[in-house]
Amino acid sequence: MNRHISLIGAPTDIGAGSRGASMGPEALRVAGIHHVLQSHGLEVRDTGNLSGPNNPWQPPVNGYRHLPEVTAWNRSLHDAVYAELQDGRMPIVLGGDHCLGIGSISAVARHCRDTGKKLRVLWLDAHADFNTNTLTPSGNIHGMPVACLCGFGPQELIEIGGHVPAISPKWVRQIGIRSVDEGEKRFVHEQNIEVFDMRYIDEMGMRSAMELALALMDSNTHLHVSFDVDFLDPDIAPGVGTTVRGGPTYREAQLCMEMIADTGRMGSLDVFELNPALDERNRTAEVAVDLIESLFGKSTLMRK
Ligand code: HAR
Ligand code: MN
Ligand code: MN
Ligand code: MN
Repeated sequence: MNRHISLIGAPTDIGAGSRGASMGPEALRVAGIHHVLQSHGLEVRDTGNLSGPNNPWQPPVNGYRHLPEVTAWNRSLHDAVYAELQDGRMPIVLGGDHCLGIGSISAVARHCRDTGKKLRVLWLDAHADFNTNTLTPSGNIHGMPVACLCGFGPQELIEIGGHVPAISPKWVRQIGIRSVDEGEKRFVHEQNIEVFDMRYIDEMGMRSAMELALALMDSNTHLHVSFDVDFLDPDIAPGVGTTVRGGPTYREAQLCMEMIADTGRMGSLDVFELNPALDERNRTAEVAVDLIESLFGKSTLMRK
């Protein structure tokens, strides 16, 4: 695994339905992300925060809320992530709401095209984020990034990485899903996205879900992890804008992260949707940092 890490702050809530994810990057820093990664022998560079337009808090236009501003933030994030990858470093994006997955993953996909790597995208989320402007109940673009990456979205968002579509639905594995809108559900099936929803995890366990989600990768696969903090059960992670009960417990989430670490293939990471305005004494940021530590191989004495 790449031991050279670049933290990239993307402080915006431009695609969300509630304000506050813009404070996510600083909350993750306060929870000690830099130091925790360093303590595992990683070389960490904090590149600071990107800047972009303020949140004008306007209603949707043509099914999209804040499309010009969402586009500006994602272009800037794409450029930052792509630059770090070109520099041979592993980007960790500190969000910010999940609309930023468009810029982050389109940059990773571009890097994989450049270097002849296969891409696997693990989408850890309560939501499928596969809405379009006609399917969305809200117009909030944080409900649309997977669809945009697969080529279903407005031109300015689908073309950010220079290739449309940025990714194929076949490269995506979704874990922890438990809130999907009606039209969105049909579209997820139509596009054959591989989903390990909470029903699957209840019946088969996190271990089985992760074994399948991580299967068929080889030494030429770049694994991107897009971690929406609302993936976690609200009992352990109340600081998000869209809590959905019935998510993974602390132990299930740890196992998920440890199994990702065991592959040694993670090449980039997003941490999105943390909302400090809704948190309690930064505890959701702390649990997120704890889980990120496990992604980099924090392990019990049982192993190694
Ligand atoms: N599906 C709903 C919508 O599109 C809610 C989406 C909420 N999305 C996130 N990111 N919080 O996963 O409006
Ligand atoms: Mn999401
Ligand atoms: Mn979500
Ligand atoms: Mn790479």
